[in-house]
Amino acid sequence: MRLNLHAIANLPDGIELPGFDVARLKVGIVHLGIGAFHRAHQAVYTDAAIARVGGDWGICGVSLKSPTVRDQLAPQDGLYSVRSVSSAGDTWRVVGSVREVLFAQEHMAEVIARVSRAETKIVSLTVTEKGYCANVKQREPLWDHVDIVNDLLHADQPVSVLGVLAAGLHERFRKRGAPLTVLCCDNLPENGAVLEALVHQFVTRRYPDITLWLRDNVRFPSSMVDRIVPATKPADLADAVAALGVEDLGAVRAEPFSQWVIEGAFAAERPAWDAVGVQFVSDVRPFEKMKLRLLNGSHSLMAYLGYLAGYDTIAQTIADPAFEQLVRALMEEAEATLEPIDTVDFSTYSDQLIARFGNPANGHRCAQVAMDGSQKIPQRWIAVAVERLAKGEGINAVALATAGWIRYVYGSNELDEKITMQDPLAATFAAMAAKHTYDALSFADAVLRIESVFGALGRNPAFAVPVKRYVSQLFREGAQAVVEAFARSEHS
Ligand code: CS2
Repeated sequence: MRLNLHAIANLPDGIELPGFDVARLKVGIVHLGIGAFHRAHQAVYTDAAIARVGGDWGICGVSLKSPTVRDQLAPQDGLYSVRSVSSAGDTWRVVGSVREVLFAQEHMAEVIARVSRAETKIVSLTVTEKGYCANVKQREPLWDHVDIVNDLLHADQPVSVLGVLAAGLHERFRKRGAPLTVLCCDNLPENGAVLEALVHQFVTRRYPDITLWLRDNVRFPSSMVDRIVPATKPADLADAVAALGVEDLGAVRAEPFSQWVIEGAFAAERPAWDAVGVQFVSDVRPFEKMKLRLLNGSHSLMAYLGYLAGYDTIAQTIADPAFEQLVRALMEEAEATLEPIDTVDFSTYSDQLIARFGNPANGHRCAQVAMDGSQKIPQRWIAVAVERLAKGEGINAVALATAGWIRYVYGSNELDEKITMQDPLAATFAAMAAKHTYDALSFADAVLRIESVFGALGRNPAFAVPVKRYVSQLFREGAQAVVEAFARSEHS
């Protein structure tokens, strides 16, 4: 028996259920990229807002790359459970806000139609950093990316996020052209402004007739999203059966903490997210920077160095006192680059992060966070190093983190076993490693010259010299020893 609209009537006590009539809810939001994060974050806030204030804010979730989530949720009437885990115990809730799931490659016409309907007021996105096929810093689409090339040629069968979005916007314009909010929820600084620039450029090339309408009718607020959501494991599905009494193939588990901060105007109505804990602010940038540099920056550091040291999860890594000390050193370097926020004390925030990382029930794997590093580290570490060096400040912890990443993308662990590299630049790293086998320093030099990651910083000796020193130490002594030495030197 699967979780579905019939089954929710008979779930065991203690499981929180949707506080509204799920079957009657209509779709008002299209979400591109319905992975575990969206299901444990925006969909939960939306579910709570509908329960509190009402409104037809059902979500049509779209998967762009794989039919998996559609196959998990469609037989369940869109229902799934979110298990919030901590050492204080678990809580379970069934979320009812997702009303429909489409796999874009099989149902492109429906996806475009959903985006174009006047009843759709919001298109939100969590497609990961690489999903935008863009040079984020320059705010420019990668015009020679195979997906973008395809979408400029075959606009009715788009495969990229920009192509799908643009096709939907074009159709919306051709219908009534009702105003729309496009809400980016990925871990990128100024994510709304970045997406707006990308969409405008793509549309100018592909659908120049809608550029004026786009400018006047479509809004792109920026937002900071936060909740640690590990990928669902088979054991989680077994736990879901035990807790719910029915099978839930869409189950997600997450930490209890959740935060969403949004800046900017919406083009039309939105759910009453403000009634359920979402913060609306006039400037989200300080929040984004804080989160990217303190949380995500620490995460990436632990992902590479923790993995190399033989740890499986983030929680195991932070439990090692030497790693905690290194993470705190990185946070200190990052904190000095942040703009103050009235309502936040950075040292409390950092302590809270250490506790969140350490949540033993979380099971967040280093290998998961390690994915797509070439897309993540520019905004997590490199920006910090650039700003600090410009002020003559030290960058020791960022340098060691960067060295850990370089050692990782060499492609083998410390037992000389191959690492399965998941990164758009995986082939580049492999070619570099083949060319510079067993020559740590020239390998590091080659990686530091990757412009899209380091910009000019890779050629700055104030950065490259300490990074290369750490890279050779990591190859010689291993991550555990280097991190312990770092921690000792911090003490003295
Ligand atoms: C992580 C994030 O995988 C990663 O790169 O750093 O997914 C992180 O868990 C979330 O941003 C937390 O809000």
